[in-house]
Amino acid sequence: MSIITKMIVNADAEVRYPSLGELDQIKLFISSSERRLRLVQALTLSRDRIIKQAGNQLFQRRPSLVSPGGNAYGEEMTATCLRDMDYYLRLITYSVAAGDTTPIQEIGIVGVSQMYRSLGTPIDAVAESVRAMKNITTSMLSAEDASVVGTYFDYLISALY
Ligand SMILES: CCC1=C(C)/C(=C/C2=NC(=C\c3[nH]c(/C=C4\NC(=O)[C@H](C)[C@H]4CC)c(C)c3CCC(=O)O)/C(CCC(=O)O)=C2C)NC1=O
Repeated sequence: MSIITKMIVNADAEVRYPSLGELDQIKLFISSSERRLRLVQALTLSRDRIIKQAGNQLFQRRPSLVSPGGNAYGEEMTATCLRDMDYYLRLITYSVAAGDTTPIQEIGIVGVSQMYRSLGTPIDAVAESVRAMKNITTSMLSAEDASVVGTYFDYLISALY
């Protein structure tokens, strides 16, 4: 839900007009929109490179994942693993656009640790793949941009556990 929709829902539930605090939040959201949209575009343009490099780093650090018996062993499973990384990067771009963590939380977190457990996918390795994507992404950005985007990666990493 966008910040404006959320404000309307909250205010209407209490049958009141928007508060000054809510208007301040919206002002902040609007003043950061140029940066957020620029970052969404940067992540979208670099997604293939980010995922490929982060995948290589993950499999170099944890060769057992792609060895016989590993959860990402075999062409198809490796591709599914990289697809999950692409899913997470996509959810991060949604959150950067929305300026809050709701898309990551609602689409990517609910029920996910149980799902990975039942698939035998090591969740700490999933978190490590997200950390690798974070490092590659933030190294392409200015310090201020990196800190905005980094917030969403950090949220996802801690929510996965
Ligand atoms: C957008 C929200 C969303 C998420 C997050 C999602 C994840 C997701 N990952 C899955 C599988 C999987 N996920 C992985 C991922 C990995 N294995 C590893 O060893 C690595 C640590 C890791 C990559 C970093 C693998 C290998 C499978 C296939 C497992 C199997 O079929 O046994 C599956 C099971 C169904 C399928 O194969 O598609 C789902 C639902 N689906 C969604 O719709």
